[in-house]
Amino acid sequence: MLNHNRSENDFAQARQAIPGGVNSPVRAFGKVGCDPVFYDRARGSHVWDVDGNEYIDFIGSWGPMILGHGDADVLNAVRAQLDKGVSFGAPCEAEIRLAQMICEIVPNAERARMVSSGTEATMTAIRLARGCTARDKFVKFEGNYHGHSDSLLVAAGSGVATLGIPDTPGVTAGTAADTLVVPYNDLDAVRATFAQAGSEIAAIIVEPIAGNMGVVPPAEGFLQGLRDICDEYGAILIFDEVISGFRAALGGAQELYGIRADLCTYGKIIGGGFPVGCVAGRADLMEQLAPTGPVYQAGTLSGNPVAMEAGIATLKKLQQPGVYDELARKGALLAQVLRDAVADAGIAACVNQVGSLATLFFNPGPVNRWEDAAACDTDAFARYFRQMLDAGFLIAPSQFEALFIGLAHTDAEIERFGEAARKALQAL
Ligand code: KE4
Repeated sequence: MLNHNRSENDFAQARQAIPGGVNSPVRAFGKVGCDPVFYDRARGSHVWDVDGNEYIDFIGSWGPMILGHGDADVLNAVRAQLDKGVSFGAPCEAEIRLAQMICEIVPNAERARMVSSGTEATMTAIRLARGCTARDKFVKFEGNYHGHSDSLLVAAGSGVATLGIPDTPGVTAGTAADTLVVPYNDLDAVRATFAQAGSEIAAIIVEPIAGNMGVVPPAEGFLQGLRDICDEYGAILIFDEVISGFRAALGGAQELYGIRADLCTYGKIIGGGFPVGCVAGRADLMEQLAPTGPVYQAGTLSGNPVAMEAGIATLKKLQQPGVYDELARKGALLAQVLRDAVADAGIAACVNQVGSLATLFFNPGPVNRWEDAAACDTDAFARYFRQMLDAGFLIAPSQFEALFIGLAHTDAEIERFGEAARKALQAL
């Protein structure tokens, strides 16, 4: 067992000052039956905790570290900006450059508005869709997570009606009532919802590659079906690409699957590790945002120059030839070593993988929607997690997350991951 004395002491102190000792719940390791490790430093694909334990990191700050921790070009760009100014609250040229890059790279993005988190991005996209259509309701999918704004923290209602119910105290029934929740990959359910309330529905928001129930790819025809339904009813299609954006392909899931959304949301990678979110899409919609249009949205640190420079440096490197072939190759290798480990251990589990995202589900599979994922043996996952941690591998502390592969992971490290997984699964 690794020594976690300092992490344990840190966690005890943290809980005296921060709710649950963390600034985002999943970090508390509440689902995996052990205390969290506190990070000290990171470089490439490696992290060291405050007790000096070294790990290979398959979380990568939940996606932003696609180049690896401490990428030299990103750090140089940040350093150059630090001496010029860390925050202006005024327009600066770095904002133009990042917005131009996103509009050049992202299919059908004609305008981009920067915010400071994925939550802000999706909240803004929903408000914009409602403002542009003068409709109140929108459709989301079970198992999709879009950040913690009220209207998106809504669970599937019971019965035929897909009316949402609050998924947490503090979200009002009135707010939830405008959120219609249907199963992922279920076009019939979407069609039935629109048949019932289509004239009231402003938008569909979807993770085009689901990452928040574990990795679940869109079924054949699913995304095109959503596009067709939105066209038929005059609703806006929002791709939440906070995870898949600039990861599934340079142009994200839109490029990978050849489907055009009307608005897309981003975060994580476009900030290069700094707090950034973004809404991008059709100019006729985006121009409805203040100050050119009536839909209000704002942010003190939106377009922060340091974050912009980190994002620009990151996207520049991701535009180099062969990057996404390499990420997909590494992702396929990871999926293969995990499938081999599952077969050797003879356990009921399956692996979903799309590009540089993968999830080992403790479920015989297939896992195509939340209902499938929810049937996983999360106790087995927790035991597996603790063994992988002790073997020196950091994976997301929840069954319902992804493994994030980056360019810094070597084939040897992925093979070692598979060997550790084999031992952990055999010892379950
Ligand atoms: P943030 O507000 O956390 O920057 O982004 C919210 C968000 C929006 N959309 C998608 C598809 C997302 O995955 C997220 C946030 N992702 C989680 C991990 N699944 C962040 C980790 C956390 O909550 O600490």
